[in-house]
Amino acid sequence: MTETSKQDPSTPQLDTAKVRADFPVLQREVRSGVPLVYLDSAATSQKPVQVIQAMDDYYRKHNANIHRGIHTLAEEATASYEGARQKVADFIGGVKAREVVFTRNTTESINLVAYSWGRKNLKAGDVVILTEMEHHSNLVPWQMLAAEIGLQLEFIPVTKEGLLDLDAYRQLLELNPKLIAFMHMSNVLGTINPAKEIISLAHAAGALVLVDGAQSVPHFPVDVKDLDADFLAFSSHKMCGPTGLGVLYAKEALLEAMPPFLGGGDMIKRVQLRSFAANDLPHKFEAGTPSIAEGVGMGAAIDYLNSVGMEAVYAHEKQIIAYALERLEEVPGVWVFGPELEHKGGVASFTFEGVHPHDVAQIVDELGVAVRAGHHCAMPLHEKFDIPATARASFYLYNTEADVDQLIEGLYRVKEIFG
Ligand code: C6P
Repeated sequence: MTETSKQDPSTPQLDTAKVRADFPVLQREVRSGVPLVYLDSAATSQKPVQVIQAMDDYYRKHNANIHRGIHTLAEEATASYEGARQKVADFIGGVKAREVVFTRNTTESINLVAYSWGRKNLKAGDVVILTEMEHHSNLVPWQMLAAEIGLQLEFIPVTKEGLLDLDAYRQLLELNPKLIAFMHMSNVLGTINPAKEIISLAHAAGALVLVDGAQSVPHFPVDVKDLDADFLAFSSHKMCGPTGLGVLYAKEALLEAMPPFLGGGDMIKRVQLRSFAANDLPHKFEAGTPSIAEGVGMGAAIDYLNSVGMEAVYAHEKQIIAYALERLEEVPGVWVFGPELEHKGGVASFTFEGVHPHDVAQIVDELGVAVRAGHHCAMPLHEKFDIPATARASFYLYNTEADVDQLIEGLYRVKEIFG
């Protein structure tokens, strides 16, 4: 045990062995005699048996389309799907279920805001502030809108320590922006941005705020009411739930005033040959048959995370990242990006002097260690640091210090091979 592994008795504890036993994939070997060490949860998390079983049970016993039929199966499926929506609403701080729109993923949630709210409320010359650390999902939709209507996009700079430059942000606010859209936690640097401060400054300047919660909602408690965010986007697949389901939370008054995004079944109240009346919230934004089994799975994922406790998840990840940073520092030639531990969640992106990150990922994979290598859908951020790519280890509730040790062993193997 190292210094960082020592537990503060007041910190909520997580029973890692019990958690790991819930994730079937963690029991597998990548190849004979080589157990999987999964360090790619920022890309997508693994799924506990509780989620897999809930979806299996849904298909075996309750499968039907929702909001349409009055037969028993249709009512059961509708109740499960809408029950999942209520669980999401409770999970992010007790918002109204009608403020929770199901989408396909974070990307679609942000596109929904750009397309619907953006086209209605923004005009040529309006300022939208993003940050230099954004994922492409929170850059490209605004670039597309800017190209269409002539927005002025501005960017909060990232300091060399990997933090947002809040003084520069305060200056940008003098441009009277209409919207600030920023990531709560960086998928590359691991930086946890001071969301509450960013939001209150934006509101004081008369701007609305969209928070990309793809990497925050799965990893620590996020209370959207306390943050006072106007929009919050996140994905089920990064929080122990299935792929194919995302969430857009937005304040009720905003959603009421926004036009529908996609047209079709379920998003209407009445249709005539030449006109339609949109449905009530949140269905107004959910055209066509949704991802029903995935909704059920996400409900089960939230039950699972609640049973572990989000405070415990966060404390555990903090312990693992502290240990990882300490051990990565030992390896000659390894350079970790991002801020100090105090500002960091469970993500460590690094370069290895003289070795391409793809080679790093391939060599550690031989030892069963799954890390991601590339630009992680944050090309401008990599350009800012003047590197084409990084290798990235990202942690979740099921990771252990032994997983970190295996990564470090892999990195020494890289050193052996590349000299
Ligand atoms: N980042 C990663 O490996 P989707 O793909 O829509 O579920 O999530 C997009 C997204 C948006 N914002 C942030 C901060 C993200 O990290 C991601 C997804 C993955 O880093 C896949 S590129």
